[in-house]
Amino acid sequence: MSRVITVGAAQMGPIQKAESRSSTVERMLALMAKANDKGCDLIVFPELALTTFFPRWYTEDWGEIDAWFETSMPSNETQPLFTAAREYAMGFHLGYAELVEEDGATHRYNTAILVDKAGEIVAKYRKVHLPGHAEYDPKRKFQHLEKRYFEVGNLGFPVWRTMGGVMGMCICNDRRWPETYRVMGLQGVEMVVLGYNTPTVNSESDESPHLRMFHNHVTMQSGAYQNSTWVIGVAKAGAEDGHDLMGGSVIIAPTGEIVARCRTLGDELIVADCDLDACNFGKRTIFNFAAHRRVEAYGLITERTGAVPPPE
Ligand code: CDV
Repeated sequence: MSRVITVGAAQMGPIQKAESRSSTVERMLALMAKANDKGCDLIVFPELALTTFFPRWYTEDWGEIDAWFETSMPSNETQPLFTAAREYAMGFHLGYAELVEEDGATHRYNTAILVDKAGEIVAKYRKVHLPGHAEYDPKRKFQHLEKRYFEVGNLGFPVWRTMGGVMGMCICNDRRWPETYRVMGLQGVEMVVLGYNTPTVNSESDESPHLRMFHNHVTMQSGAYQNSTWVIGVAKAGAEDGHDLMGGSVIIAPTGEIVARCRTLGDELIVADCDLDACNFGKRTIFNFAAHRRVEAYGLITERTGAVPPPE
């Protein structure tokens, strides 16, 4: 027996600062219609899919910043995505900036949700690994202010039994950390969905675009292979107000192999039939965690954050 989820990775081209939410949602609806034509059960949108990648812009005006955040989900502008999900019986993954009042205080998170085929939110994740810096940094070629505008996600890396399998989420920089996948792997994850906004060049140093694309893929492919899970990585790509973001969105099998890859830097849909039972082989053999992991040797992973080399 096989358990196939037909997945559409919906890469999005650039969203300029001036583009409205409703115009962006129109583009997303066009991708959903295409995905429906191709029989998708699930469509995956990028990180912060509703707006430009605003953490590149420095401001001390929180009113200006809060305009990039959603205070409710669905909102008036995003409701059509939920309506389309119900109409097509197609789940979706959406990244957005979340502004929420919790425990009597205002919180801002870089968030993603999973919506099921009935158009209901069934899972929420808040980004744990926030890259960049909190204050204006004149030495950088451009700013990356996620540490200024977001708090570290407080929901951990849970998984959810939905869409006929065990689903997990992470967001952009999380994909570079083996801990991200392993925590979900230890909960039997079968498909990790994630979005990213990754500049083509490094804001702090010279690094070739080719190398940056290699790192984009090698980390997701390793996470997939080492935990025997599907990984769907979806970019926001192209030039946003002159700032280039890489594309390279991919669907990766539990073997670590890329089975579909975007070719453009625009709105582009790639589709693959993802058999969740393809996860079983790796989970039963080389990455049979119960048989082979040695937790007594892994203590430093959770005891220590930074590297401490031995004394000279
Ligand atoms: N949005 C991100 O998290 N971007 C980072 C960049 C700054 C390196 C990434 O890991 O792709």
